[in-house]
Amino acid sequence: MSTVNVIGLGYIGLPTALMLASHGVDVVGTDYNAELVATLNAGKTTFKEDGLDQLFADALAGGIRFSNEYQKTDTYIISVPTPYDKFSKKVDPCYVISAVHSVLEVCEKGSTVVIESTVSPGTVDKYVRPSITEAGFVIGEDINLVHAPERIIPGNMVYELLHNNRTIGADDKAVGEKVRELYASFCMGDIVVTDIRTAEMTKVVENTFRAVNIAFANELAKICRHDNMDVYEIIRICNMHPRVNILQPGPGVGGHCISVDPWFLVGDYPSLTNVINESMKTNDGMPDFVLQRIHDIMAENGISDPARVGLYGLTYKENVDDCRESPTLQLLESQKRHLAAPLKVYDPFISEDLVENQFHDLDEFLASVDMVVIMVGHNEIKENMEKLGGKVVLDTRKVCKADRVYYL
Ligand code: SAJ
Repeated sequence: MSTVNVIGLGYIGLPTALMLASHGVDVVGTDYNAELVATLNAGKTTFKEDGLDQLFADALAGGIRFSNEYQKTDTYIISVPTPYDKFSKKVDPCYVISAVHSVLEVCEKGSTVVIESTVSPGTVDKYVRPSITEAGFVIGEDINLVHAPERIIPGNMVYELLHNNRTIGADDKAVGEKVRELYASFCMGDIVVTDIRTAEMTKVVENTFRAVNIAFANELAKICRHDNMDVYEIIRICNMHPRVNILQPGPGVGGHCISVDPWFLVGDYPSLTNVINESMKTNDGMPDFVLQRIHDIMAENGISDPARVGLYGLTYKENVDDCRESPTLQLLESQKRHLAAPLKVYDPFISEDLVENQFHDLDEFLASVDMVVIMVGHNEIKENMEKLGGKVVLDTRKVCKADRVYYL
């Protein structure tokens, strides 16, 4: 039986560890965060995701353990965060490198290190390989190196872990095949084995493609707003063409993937990335576009007090509890610079107080405002449309069917 140490038990590492353990692999999950490990050891998951609790139960039955310590195993899967520098737009591989070093301290000769964390193309060559060599290890002899970027979408992670196709990048085809077999213990999709540089690039290109497509939809929304056309109807009809597939406009692009990864290419190839650079700027400008819409709609409806306006949704997208790079947080930052009083905010997925004027009950939130801006289309609001009756509504996600609805 293969033994695997999954390092980093966040949004990607945890479901991956659970999936392997529930499919017959001997897994230890490791994280430096003692509180997180204690929570998992107490039998509780650390975030919400469809199917995660059942998967957790299956993994416990399969013998998964959680620890702060790195373990001696055949394979190490590293899924630690890769922060990026907002100014240089470059990825900071410090956590990946530090995890690799910790692996080197415990592993046996011939172990395989799989990097799942998203890195900018070239990171393995520029930073990871030299750091291993400098530590006195020979790659391919003492340790095998693989890059297997994750591709699952928050909100549908468990399903996508099972069904998505995967990419494995390895120096050595035989090592790649061994890692392919490991993932094939649960993954029903096609698993392509290629080289590391190609695997790094494909991951970032996939997210960049989506970012550019969304930017195109956002630009269409602005054009349509300018001349009072229905962008949703136009996209719907265009998408009936067999070779057109435009995504949906929105209040901005959040999360730690689509709003970040394309910048890696801009950071590394500034003179070659006009389309990507402009697309990212378009997406980043959407919270300000929404703020302008709020001003205009307030004026049109005689609402002068911003405190009577509420933002529904704080997370970066629907039905997840993740607020990283959230358009609502970006809008609030911008709004601080523009309006006198803060807007009200509510999100059913966020129980802690993250921002000023935050509500934790839908009815109380709605009772305190005359205008609601739907920033996130959580199922909760779709199921409570009737509660928006009598309010002025700006729906940036096209989920609403109330009486007086404005769109982007
Ligand atoms: N969004 C729009 N319009 C759309 C679709 C999305 O405005 O039509 C917005 C969302 O509201 C959100 C942002 O874009 O703010 C990103 O959300 P998302 O659902 O497009 O993607 P993520 O960031 O949750 O997950 C992406 C996925 N990548 C692709 O689909 C190519 C996922 O498969 C990756 O594994 C993930 O990034 C990652 O970890 O890299």
